[in-house]
Amino acid sequence: MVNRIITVAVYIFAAIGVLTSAYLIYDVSTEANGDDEAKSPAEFGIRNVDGLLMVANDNKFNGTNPDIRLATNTSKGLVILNAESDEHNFLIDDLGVNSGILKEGKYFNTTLTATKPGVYEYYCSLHQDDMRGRIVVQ
Ligand SMILES: [Cu+2]
Repeated sequence: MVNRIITVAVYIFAAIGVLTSAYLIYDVSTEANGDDEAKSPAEFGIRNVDGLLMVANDNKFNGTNPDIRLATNTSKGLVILNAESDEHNFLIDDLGVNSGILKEGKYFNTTLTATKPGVYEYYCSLHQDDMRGRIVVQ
C-alpha cells in the first residue's frame, strides 16, 4: 500500500516536471521569434527629448502605459514614437491632443498643458484595450 502511494507520488511529480519543462520550452521559443525586440529611440533619430518620451511598442506605451504627471498650468513636452511595424496613434480627448496615424519610426511632438486638476485619459484608438493610460494633473 505504501509502495503504491509512493509510486503514484512519483508519477505526479514526473508529470509536473514534464509540464513545467514543456512550458519553459514554449516560453523560450516564443521569445526567440523576436517580435518584441524593440529598437532604441536613437535608431529612429530621437536623441534629446525636452519632456517625456512615450514609445509605442508591442501594443503598449513605454511597456506599461505609465501615468503621465502634470502640474496645473505647467507645460510639459511630449514625444510619441512608434517603434514597431503596427500603426498607432495617441489621443487625449480632454486636452485636444491627436497625433494622427503614426507609421513605424514616425513620431509626434506636442506640449501638454492642463488648466484644471484631474485625471484624464490617453489612448491609441487602434488598440484601445491595450494602449490606454492616465494623465494625472495636480
Ligand atoms: Cu496602437
